Amino acid sequence: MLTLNMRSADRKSDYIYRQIYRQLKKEILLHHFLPHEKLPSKRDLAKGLKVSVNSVNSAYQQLLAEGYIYAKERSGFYVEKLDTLPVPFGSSRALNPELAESPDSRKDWLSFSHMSADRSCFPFDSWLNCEHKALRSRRTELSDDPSRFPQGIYSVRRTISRLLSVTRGVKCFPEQIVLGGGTQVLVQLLRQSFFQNATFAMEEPGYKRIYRLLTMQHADVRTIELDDRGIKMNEINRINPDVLYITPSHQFPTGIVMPISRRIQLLNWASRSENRFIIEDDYDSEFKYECDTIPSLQGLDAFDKVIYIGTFSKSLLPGLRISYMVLPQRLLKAFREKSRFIMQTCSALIQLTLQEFIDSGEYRKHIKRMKQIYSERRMRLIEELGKKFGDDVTIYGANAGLHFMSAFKSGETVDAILRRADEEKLELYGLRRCFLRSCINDREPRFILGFANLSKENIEEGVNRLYRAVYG
Ligand code: 76U
Repeated sequence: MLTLNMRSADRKSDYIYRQIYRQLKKEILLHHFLPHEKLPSKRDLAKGLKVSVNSVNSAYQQLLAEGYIYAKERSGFYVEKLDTLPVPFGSSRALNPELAESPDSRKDWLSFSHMSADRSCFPFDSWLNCEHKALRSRRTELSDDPSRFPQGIYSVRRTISRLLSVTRGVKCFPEQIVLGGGTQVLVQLLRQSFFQNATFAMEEPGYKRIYRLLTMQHADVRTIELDDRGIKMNEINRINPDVLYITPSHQFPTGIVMPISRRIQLLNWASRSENRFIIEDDYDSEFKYECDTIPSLQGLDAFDKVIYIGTFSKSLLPGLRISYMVLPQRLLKAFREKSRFIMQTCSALIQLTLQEFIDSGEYRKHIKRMKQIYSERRMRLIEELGKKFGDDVTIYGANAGLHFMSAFKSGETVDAILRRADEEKLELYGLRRCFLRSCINDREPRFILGFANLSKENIEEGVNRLYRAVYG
């Protein structure tokens, strides 16, 4: 007679049928039953275990559903023939220590990261109000199957198209907008929809996450160096790519703002062949200092050749994961056909909250306030760097965005400086992370200095730590 080891603690904490099911499953997996052995009848087992027939029945039904046993009509339940698992059943699985993630605790650290926006100034209460409003009044869209709006919710795209027209001079209809959970997602969509066999060209140094994304999929990606106006025109003509990926408003990472002369050259270049396109990554254009914002390249494009990509990662928060692209009308039909099976990657709740945030005027208010805050921090950081480093620091690309480039006169290597920055509890990134090709020489100590995470009060201390890192 089968005896099951039912501990009294378990009896209280779990359903009786689950305990019977678990015990039987274990016995079967340990091959304590022969293949095709008959199990005791429900009545007998219930009697033996002093439990109800119902409990045994439920356990048998679960084992049946999972395929451990099979039923023969008017005969009973039998054990299925199972192969032996290579690892003994029940052996515990420990996490390989190399794979362990440690909760990120960077207490007392100061950060020059260029990868985030300031969270201490984010209007969380207004955002929450907008989310409440979306939850109350947009229940249809929230419960809709997202395959109904693969490009994103229409009204959200209408709001974004109006915003882009006012703030960036982007000319588009909501129909041309495609939302997505990040810039990489959108570039991936472009690649698979239109550019499977295209030759890409990117700025060197540039946005490596896109370079890696494309090269990982064996795309042909060339790199083109910069002159003082941005990506070099003669190299574009020499390489003759199909798709140019550029950041004209504030070149990433060097900060060059592309002048109108180069913009016109690029648009003319694109117009000369049917297959040429420009991807304009306008990632941090909301923030421009000492003059007004510079309108997008897309707004100048009379040839329908620019694919405009933008993000709310800098203007709101990167964790929201909401980015968008504006497709030229000439690509829209093909995009819809090719991406019919795609599901929207941006959560409907985030989309609707964002719409409410923009429509209610909160977004405009937030940007206005952040412009002021970032502008003050940027000034303060430039001043502190000047005070501390004097002529030994050169700053460039500081006219826009939330970071600028810095180069230091120092006999130290980049590796040594980064190591000491770590010891100083200073988050610091070298220009090297933006070298698309690994062969580029990185001996001069150049760093990206982001100021979105450094409060005004911490700037002096941040620069002191940087000084100790640079000179030891
Ligand atoms: C984004 C560039 C050039 C887009 C960027 C960033 O996915 O919409 C940079 C690094 O949030 P997403 O991407 C926005 N285009 O620099 C933002 N910066 C990157 C993400 F933090 C990091 O890896 O150095």
